[in-house]
Amino acid sequence: MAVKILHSADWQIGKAFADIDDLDGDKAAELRSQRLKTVQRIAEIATERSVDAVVVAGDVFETNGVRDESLRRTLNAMSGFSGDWLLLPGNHDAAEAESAWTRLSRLQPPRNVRLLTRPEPVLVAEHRLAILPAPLVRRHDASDTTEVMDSMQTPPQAVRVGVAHGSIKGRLPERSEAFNEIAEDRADRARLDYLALGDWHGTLPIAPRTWYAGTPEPDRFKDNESGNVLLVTIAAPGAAPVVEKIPVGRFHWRRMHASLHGLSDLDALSAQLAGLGAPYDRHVVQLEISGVVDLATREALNALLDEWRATLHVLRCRTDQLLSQPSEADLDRIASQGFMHTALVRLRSQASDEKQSGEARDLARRALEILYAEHMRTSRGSEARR
Ligand SMILES: [Mn+2]
Repeated sequence: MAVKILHSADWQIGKAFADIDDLDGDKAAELRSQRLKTVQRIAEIATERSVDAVVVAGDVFETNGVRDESLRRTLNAMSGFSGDWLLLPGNHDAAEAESAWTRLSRLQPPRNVRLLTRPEPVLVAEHRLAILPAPLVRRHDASDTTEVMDSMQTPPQAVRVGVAHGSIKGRLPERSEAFNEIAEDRADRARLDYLALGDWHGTLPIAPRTWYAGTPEPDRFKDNESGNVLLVTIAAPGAAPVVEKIPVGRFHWRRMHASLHGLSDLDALSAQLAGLGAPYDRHVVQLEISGVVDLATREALNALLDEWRATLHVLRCRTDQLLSQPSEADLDRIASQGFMHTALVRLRSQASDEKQSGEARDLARRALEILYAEHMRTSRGSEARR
């Protein structure tokens, strides 16, 4: 009978989302609670697909100091699948002398929740499946903790599945740390049918028998294919694993860029945001805007961004590379003559005067934007009253 497992990793329960909390606490709270809802969804899938076990390859918790309530909520979220859950410590929740794991075991979790805190094989599914864990016992380990798998003895009829957390040298982009390295050929060396990895947050095959599941609920602005769990089916010991990617994540995190030089570029920006696709409240977007625009465009941009801020789950904007350059028409719209016009012209020349400090130029630009916005607001108000 084939062995079926769900492979997940990097739940990072308790992650704070501090950057988003600074902008909007409610939105950050939703991101936090979604991580538990996604665990519930994993439990549902495990039941629907009748898997033998769910294997979570490390960083189940954001830190070893995660609150007891979060530990309990995690167990509750897992309760929808009554088969075996095998949870491995990672670098965020290393199996130190006192850890999330020692506290979790004091809470007396149900018997089907197995904590892989020791590098010893665990037999499940009526001994058809042997789990070979390589738990991290400290945040950074200079040695390859998966080496122990090579000499682990398991019954001949059991499928061998290794579980580890760390980086495969030279296979992950943007990775410079020399800690928690895992040999690329560990599955061959340890005669594993499958090696379930965690740490890299995207779904990534390293070799036919070695995969990163990635985090099931995306949690950062990196386009790295997160938001999945892997359903791994192994017909018999030695058979090639069949890996099916199942999307489970709710939120999509995107980093976008727009370059603006006039009103017509706003249409392109609108189209770009609309292209994220409905439902829009599932998107968390970091938008960087650069370019040079007049005040009329700047004001229209602010209105556009306000609209999208209320449409997307989160819209974070960076506009420090966007310069406002007031045009003649902008100034005339506020005041075409008299003292006010003189003041505007002086502010504009200060805004572009290279002899001024950067701070003074920014201040003059900002003052012009505020005057423009205020003028448009009051003139619209008087129109409405007419
Ligand atoms: Mn990690």
